Amino acid sequence: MLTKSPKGWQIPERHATPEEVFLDRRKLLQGMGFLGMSALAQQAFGAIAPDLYPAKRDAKYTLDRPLTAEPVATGYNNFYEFTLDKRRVKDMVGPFEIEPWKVKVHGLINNPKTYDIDDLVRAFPLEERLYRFRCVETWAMAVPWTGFQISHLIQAADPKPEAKYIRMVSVDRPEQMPGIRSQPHYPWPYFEALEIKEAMNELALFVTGIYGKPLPKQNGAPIRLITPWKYGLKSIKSIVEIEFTEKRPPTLWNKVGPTEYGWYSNVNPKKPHPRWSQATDRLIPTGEERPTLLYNGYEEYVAGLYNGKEY
Ligand SMILES: Nc1nc2c(c(=O)[nH]1)N[C@H]1C(S)=C(S)[C@@H](COP(=O)(O)O)O[C@H]1N2
Ligand SMILES: [Mo]
Repeated sequence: MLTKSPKGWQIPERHATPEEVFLDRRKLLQGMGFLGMSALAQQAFGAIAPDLYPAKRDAKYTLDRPLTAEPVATGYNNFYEFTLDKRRVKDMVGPFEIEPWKVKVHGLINNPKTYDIDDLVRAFPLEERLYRFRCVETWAMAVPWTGFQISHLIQAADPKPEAKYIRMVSVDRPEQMPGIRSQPHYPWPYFEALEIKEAMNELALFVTGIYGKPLPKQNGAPIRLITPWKYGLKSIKSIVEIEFTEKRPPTLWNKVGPTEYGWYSNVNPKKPHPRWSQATDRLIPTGEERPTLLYNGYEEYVAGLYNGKEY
């Protein structure tokens, strides 16, 4: 991951090597078959509102590739508050407490509100959707997310006319997230943002579940963003604050590496990262290659948001 000297902005998101084959067939079988729904799985999965899962799948959102196996999507994670080692995140989240949990919704809105997560998961209709997922490092997967459209939350918040953006912030728990202390060069807590018009798009979800169950901690429990037409770094995990603003808020990766990570970070095979091509997806865990699609294949939904220059 550290290509050269570990300057803050250079560290992340390098061109991943084919290490994804780490989850070879044998380990996969051990992981899912023999351990089964054991203590391991119970520890990994959050316990918030289990009665809501599995939510009804919306058949409108179809895939062009097989679904990624659950132990792969929940065992290979970017969550730098814990560690840069994707395979170890799941082993380090044990002490991270996701209950109680509050999400503060505030800023340029008529209905500011601090939600308890137990109320938030029931406030808007949950559904399951199959989406492609593309990390800026080129690895890709296909995941059944459960969540609600951000558009519902925005409507409930009732933005004032001058509001143009939503800013989102992750939880800041150095005592439970060792990566915060071991990587002090990052401006924690993690922060991201969308234009309100992007967040209103039907594809944009706040996700609370995966594979028909509550979201595991390593995937961003209890609530994270998913915007499938953007690189994975936009999909901020473990959100505690949502603020409506007039001015464009900074985003973590754009701030630490403005030449490497655009504010929009829309998936674009024709715009190479300065250190690697973005032309190809590498599916985990097989390493199978597929051409990367503009907006990760979601052009029909989102092209109208852009004039083609946003990155
Ligand atoms: N708070 C927080 N959110 C985050 C990250 C992170 O390090 N911290 N990593 C991002 C990146 S780079 C990716 S690719 C996705 C990975 O999500 P996954 O582990 O569920 O696949 O989370 C994103 N959200
Ligand atoms: Mo990523």
